[in-house]
Amino acid sequence: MSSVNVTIQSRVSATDATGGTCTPDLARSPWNFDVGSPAYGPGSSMDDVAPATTPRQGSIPAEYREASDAELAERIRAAKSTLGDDVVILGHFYQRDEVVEHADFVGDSFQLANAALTRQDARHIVFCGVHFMAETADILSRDDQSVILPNLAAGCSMADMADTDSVEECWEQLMELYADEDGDQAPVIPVTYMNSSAALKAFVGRHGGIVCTSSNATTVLNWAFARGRRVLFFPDQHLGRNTAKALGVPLDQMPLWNPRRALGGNEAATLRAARVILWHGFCSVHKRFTVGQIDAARQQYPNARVIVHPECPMEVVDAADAAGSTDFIRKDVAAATEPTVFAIGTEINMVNRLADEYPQHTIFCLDPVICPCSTMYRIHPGYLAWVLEELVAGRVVNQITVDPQSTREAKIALRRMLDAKP
Ligand code: CIZ
Repeated sequence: MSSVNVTIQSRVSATDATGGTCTPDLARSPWNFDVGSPAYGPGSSMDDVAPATTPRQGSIPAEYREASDAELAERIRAAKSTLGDDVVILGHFYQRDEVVEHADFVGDSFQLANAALTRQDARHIVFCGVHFMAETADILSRDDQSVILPNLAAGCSMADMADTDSVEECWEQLMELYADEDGDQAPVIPVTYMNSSAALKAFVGRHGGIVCTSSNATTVLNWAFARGRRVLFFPDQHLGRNTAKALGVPLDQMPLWNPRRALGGNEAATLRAARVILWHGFCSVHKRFTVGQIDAARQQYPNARVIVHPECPMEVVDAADAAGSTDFIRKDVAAATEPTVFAIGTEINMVNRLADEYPQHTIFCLDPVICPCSTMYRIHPGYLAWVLEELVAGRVVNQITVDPQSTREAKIALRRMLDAKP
């Protein structure tokens, strides 16, 4: 049984050779963290500061907190069967197995939002992922469909690193700086990663920009370079840097924008010469991977194939055999015809699931310390059982709704992404 939850329960009290877990708090259920000031909770984002506006999850009834795993699984199955075609459950690759087992579709954020579109008969879309994913599903779904996030505290610390006010402020400074430039090209095109709020997707829609995923970032950057002198890329500096570097953009033309400092902490001349301005954001899961871990994996398994996610730091991507989105990683493993050793740099739930699905290969996570995505971890079967049983009772709880204007503008940016050709 590879479930991270089960693995954590067994490792948390033991110091073992694999490195144990990053915090003993992972042994506690997520509802222990639903009370008090907003925080991401145990896991990779635990040291990130959650904004005061971070949605909070109120306490769920004791019957869900106290039920056994088997009872919760049975209640979820029963509620799902009662709801029938009225509900579709989406499970992100990074979710724990105990949640994924109930999903109608498993995939990355954009695949899941699109999968929901194939279920026009479903009145309710239960998104077992994080906040920005539920927002994207709401943007793409019909007005009469409700999108439900089982735990409202399941946000994304990387998405929160680019708040709308700071991005608007950055944009104003850049527009002022580039006001004297002339020519046909726009001075700067904003590009937001899918892992961002609906408000930022709307922002890029309004300002001639586009959304990207980790699968199509190269196509999207080329689209932006065809229209503008430079790109403002947010929130993930690593995806921006790794993608632009692969396209031949020199590192000294990729300044970092620190929203707490004037001109992002840069000289005006640096910003004038810039090709890609990188927002100071990162994923706390992927930031954990290091070149030292890759060296250790290769020492143990000289033929190991090392694949990492492009949200990893540049040195890690450079040292790996390949880098790509969750879907890329999954397909790379599926394509191996001979028994292969895969050392993978992405979230532990997904790596463990691949290891289970492909027992002919040796598959392990580069990071020996178990440290799942804090916010994916907030979705527990207890919350899933609760939202489904509420639906059975005719009540929609934890609905995620994007306002109509943001929906319209964000759709423009998403449409540009879908129309962009490699
Ligand atoms: O878009 C997603 O779901 C994430 C988090 C990354 C990826 O590569 O799929």
